[in-house]
Amino acid sequence: MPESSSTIYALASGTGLAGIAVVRVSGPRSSDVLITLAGKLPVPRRATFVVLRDPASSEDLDQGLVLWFPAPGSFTGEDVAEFHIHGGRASVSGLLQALGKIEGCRIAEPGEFSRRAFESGKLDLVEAEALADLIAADTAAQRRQALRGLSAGIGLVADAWRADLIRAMSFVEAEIDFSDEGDVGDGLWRRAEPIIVRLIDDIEALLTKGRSGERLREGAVVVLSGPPNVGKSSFLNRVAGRDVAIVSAYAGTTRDMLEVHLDLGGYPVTMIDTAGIRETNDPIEQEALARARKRSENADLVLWFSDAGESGISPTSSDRMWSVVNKIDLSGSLDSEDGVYPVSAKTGAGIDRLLSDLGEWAKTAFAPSESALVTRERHRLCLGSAVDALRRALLAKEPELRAEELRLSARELGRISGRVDVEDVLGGIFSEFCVGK
Ligand SMILES: Nc1nc2c(ncn2[C@@H]2O[C@H](COP(=O)(O)OP(=O)(O)OP(=O)(O)O)[C@@H](O)[C@H]2O)c(=O)[nH]1
Ligand SMILES: [Mg+2]
Repeated sequence: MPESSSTIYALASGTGLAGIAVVRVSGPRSSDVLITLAGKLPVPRRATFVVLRDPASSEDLDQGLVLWFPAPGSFTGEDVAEFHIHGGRASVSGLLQALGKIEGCRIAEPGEFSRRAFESGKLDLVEAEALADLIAADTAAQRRQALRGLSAGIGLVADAWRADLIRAMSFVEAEIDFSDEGDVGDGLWRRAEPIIVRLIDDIEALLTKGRSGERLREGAVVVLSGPPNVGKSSFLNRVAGRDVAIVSAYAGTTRDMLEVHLDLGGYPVTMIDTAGIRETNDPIEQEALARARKRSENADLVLWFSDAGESGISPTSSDRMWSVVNKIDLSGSLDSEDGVYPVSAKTGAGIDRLLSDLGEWAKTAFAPSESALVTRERHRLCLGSAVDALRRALLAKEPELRAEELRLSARELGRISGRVDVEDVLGGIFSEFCVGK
């Protein structure tokens, strides 16, 4: 665990040339940092124009705006200073080097600002996860989901359930105390039981909504599959609008799987090109085929390609497999035969219709995610363990056993927002962040 008495700093805006770069400092030495570099402590929360000077050489580093957020009114809950300087590489590295020379300051680890915000109670764990998701969001639907996590996510719901559970626990604990007086004890369990039954129903209702929340984070997976040389890689290049995959007249060109990330109407779709399927003795091609097969099995949708010029019947589309007939430019038009998509990767014919149907498909696939609260496997596991313990509590005969199961369940619910006992998951969550967040 990083010691929190140190003062950390990092570039909070992206790397690379930019008009403005933001460098953030958090920790007890933040005010000294401002005084050392800017010559004064500005009025809290008011952008102030200053000239920044390197304390070692007294040389001007840059001019820009500084902001001062005294604790606890800051993102991390600690004293925070922000420097908005010019975004050139030399300006940024000059400031970072000057900060490194100030005693008690060190460069931040990935996610350390957010971790400090969590430790000072500014963010719960679900909010921290949502923040990481928001920074990583590529599409509008991902952004909406992350913003939901930041305001009324699963953390709040789980905390409310935990409060109900603690009420039920108090009845069970009292039952233990009154165990000598049979009637009173029974009455207490009768008050606890309905609370537990309702909690089981509520948690299960959430869990059965499926994995659409998690899928939205990761994107739906569409795999391009079919025999060699039918134009799968050509199709991928056409959809990506650039030459991602190697295309050639030789069958068996594609070996490594290549993917492109598409934004279809706001929904994230990963499209993967795979090796053409055929009998082969080439060990490398065999490995490529094994990987392709595995990817198809786990795909949300497979686009099965065939060649319009080849004889043989193209399969009819089904729920998880759509049949695409490519190279219609060679064989005259193949009018929208039922259940297949006639396209030409060469001319682009038919591709708009296919993409628009894919967009509709993504919209339907992700529709439940609009209300999904479970956005990570971690949430699902905690809720699953919590509900299991509740079920065991209902079956238990002894009040002591019931109490123990309820405690377990409350602990699992508390782990979601990070109220209890989460040291083991913290490293994993915050290491996902980039430095400076
Ligand atoms: N006329 C025509 N040729 C195409 C079309 N799409 C692909 N081709 C050609 O077909 C050949 C094979 O294309 P690829 O995209 O490499 O086929 P593939 O399915 O990825 O093949 P493998 O990677 O070997 O499985 C190349 O010569 C392409 O130029 C099309 O729509 N029309
Ligand atoms: Mg290919």
